[in-house]
Amino acid sequence: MQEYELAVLPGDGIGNEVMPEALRVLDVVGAKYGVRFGYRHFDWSCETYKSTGAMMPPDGLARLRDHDAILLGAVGWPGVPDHISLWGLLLPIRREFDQYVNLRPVRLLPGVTPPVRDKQPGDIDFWVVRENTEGEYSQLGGRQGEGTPTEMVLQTAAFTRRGTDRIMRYAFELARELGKPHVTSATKSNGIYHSMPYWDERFAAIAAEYPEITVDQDHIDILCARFVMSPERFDVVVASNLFGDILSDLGPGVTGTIGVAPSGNINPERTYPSTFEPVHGSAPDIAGKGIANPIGQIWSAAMMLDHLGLAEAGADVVAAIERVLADASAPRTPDLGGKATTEDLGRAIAEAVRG
Ligand code: GGG
Repeated sequence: MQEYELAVLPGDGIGNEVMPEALRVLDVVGAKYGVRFGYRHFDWSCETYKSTGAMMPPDGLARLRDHDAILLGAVGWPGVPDHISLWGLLLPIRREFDQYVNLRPVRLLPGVTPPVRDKQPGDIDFWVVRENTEGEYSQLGGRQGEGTPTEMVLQTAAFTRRGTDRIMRYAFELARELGKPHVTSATKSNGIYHSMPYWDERFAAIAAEYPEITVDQDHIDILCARFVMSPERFDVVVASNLFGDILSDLGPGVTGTIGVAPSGNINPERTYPSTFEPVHGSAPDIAGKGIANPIGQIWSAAMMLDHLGLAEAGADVVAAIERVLADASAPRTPDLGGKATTEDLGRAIAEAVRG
């Protein structure tokens, strides 16, 4: 029997409510496909920060290293500044394990009503490939003259040739693998003087290696408008760390709910574990109510299965999600217009996988 050792970090808020549903589904997958998932639980969160002054112990990254994959819920909670929680847990994991691809599918699922109502499943089906280890997410910079009229803050974005080329190459390879003919680059080279012209330059150089794939370079402002007005035009969108983060919330927003959106923080070389987490955060407004949509976490687990080489099982889970959503009598959480609990929807998907 194949065995996989998974590090499970529910994190904060609704992360603790959606994670058990993903594990419920994985248990069914394990029984159905004859694989065993071992779960090692880590309760690192903003609570850890409040009691110890750190989001994880000093040897935290070393303790995660030997796992086949990491499943993460959500990070962030009121009372702990967001840059402290993110830079204390999620971002060190992405960097330590060179998870330089943040892969975020954007798909209109059956039975979900999008805000732009004339869209049907199939109209919105593309991938955001977000650079995940550099760019605008940086600790480079500083403050001077604090509290004085000349107070100044500098924040430097860093784009390396290695980092830029490898994310673009990944986007083109993904388009090729999926048989998708088009790659769009998110830029802002009219306003950002150094990094974005460089981004455009590298995009053109890598695109030349893939002559069969057509390309667009859209400034981030019009790209956001096109996500809303004509999402069917996109196949694969490659973006810097910050632009990719924004686009991969906007995309699911256009598909009706961010609650279903999954992501993989991927180390394509498989030298290190990859991390799979829903796009949504800890949602303090609904945390503790048991009504969070677990699909983002379950779909993230499906992406993990695919990454681990269990593609059939991953596709099985996504198909189960789609069947449950298409069934008008199945449980639906409030973000989907229903009154069901997180557990109701998780159980329905687990049963659909069991078949
Ligand atoms: N489950 C994802 C999560 O908790 N995200 C918190 C967040 O703000 N992430 C920002 C990012 O992905 O860069």
